[in-house]
Amino acid sequence: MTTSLLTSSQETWLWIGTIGMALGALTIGLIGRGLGAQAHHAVASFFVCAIAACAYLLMARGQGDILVTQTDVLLTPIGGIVKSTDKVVFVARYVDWVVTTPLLLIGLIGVAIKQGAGRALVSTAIGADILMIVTGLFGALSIDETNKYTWFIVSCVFFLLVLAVVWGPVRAHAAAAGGEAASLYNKLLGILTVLWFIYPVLWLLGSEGTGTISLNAEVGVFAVIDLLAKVGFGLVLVTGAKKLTDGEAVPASCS
Ligand code: RET
Repeated sequence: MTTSLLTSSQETWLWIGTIGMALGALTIGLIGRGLGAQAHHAVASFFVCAIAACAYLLMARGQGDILVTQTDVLLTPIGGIVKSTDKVVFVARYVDWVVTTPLLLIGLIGVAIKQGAGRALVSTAIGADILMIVTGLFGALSIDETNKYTWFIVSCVFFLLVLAVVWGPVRAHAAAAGGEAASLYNKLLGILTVLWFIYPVLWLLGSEGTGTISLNAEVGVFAVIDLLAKVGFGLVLVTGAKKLTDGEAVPASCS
């Protein structure tokens, strides 16, 4: 027999996430059929939403969260006192993010850079992004405050590196490309920056950090932000990509 750790409010939000992500994947897939040479944007955005739909389904079914327990034995003159602290961690979120955030960055950076030396920036952004999510998970799994905030700070450093890459050299590539590519890139960059900043704030306020807001509120806000960051971002990308001219050189061996 399994016992769910979820409240009914959390379950409702997780189902909203599941259905929203699945509908988002379908819509993006349909729009992507008319994208021609830009179809790779729709493929990446489709899988971002499909992966998230699976992660939300896992969480809605009560399989995506674990209970982390820390047991301390305090020695006192009258004997040992056992103190146990526990918290729920939605591990499925981090599994989702570690795969989908690189895909989102590929989508964003792919608007600015098609080929050449600039592609090293894709690897830099993705490497930093993966470390941001993995170290964020280490923090979420930590109960000890020093460990928790050390990992939080490490994760924020990698977050700032991701932002430095997309606001600095990649933005310069987009500006050099000019036209539709530059304006689409700046629009997506603005959306991504505003939405991505909400994640560490929510983490700090939620159960992973200070516990200032309830777990019900945290699950609800994460569902809404996740939908905007994946379905919303994906829709802006695929509708914008329709207007992009194809600047990609097709190698002679493939043509
Ligand atoms: C964590 C841990 C605390 C520090 C930082 C974090 C950043 C997370 C981000 C997540 C973005 C997720 C997206 C998901 C879906 O589309 C891991 C919360 C900096 C930026 C965009």
